[in-house]
Amino acid sequence: MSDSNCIFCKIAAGEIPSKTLYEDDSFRVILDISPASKGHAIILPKKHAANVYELSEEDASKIFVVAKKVATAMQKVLQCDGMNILQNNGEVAGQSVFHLHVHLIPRYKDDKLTIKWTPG
Ligand code: DGP
Repeated sequence: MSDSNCIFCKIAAGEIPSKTLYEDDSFRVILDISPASKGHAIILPKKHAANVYELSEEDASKIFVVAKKVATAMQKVLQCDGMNILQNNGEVAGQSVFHLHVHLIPRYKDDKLTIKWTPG
């Protein structure tokens, strides 16, 4: 269920304090500690899965619903001009914390942010 060595398990469970934007029985959405842009948030499943291959079908079916709900609220509050919704699997793909998470990265006109994993 949860991995005692996993920091995102502890944050998702509320054992380590975080700036929480949203929480339900299955997920916690927090502000990223190293934001790529103002309001950068990450969605953490409460049930540990290292990556998308390990994610339960139940969490997989719910996580984009959470992404839509929180991204919509963020857009209203932040008045951002766009939003990248991203998820990395494996070090080679840019994953640095091995508890699956979905990034919600608000984008602003002229933010000059380079999303390195954008195709092309
Ligand atoms: P990724 O590279 O896709 O694995 O993204 C990991 C993200 O997690 C990265 O943007 C920084 C963020 N992060 C790492 N440790 C912590 C933490 O302890 N708290 C919070 N809020 N974010 C963290």
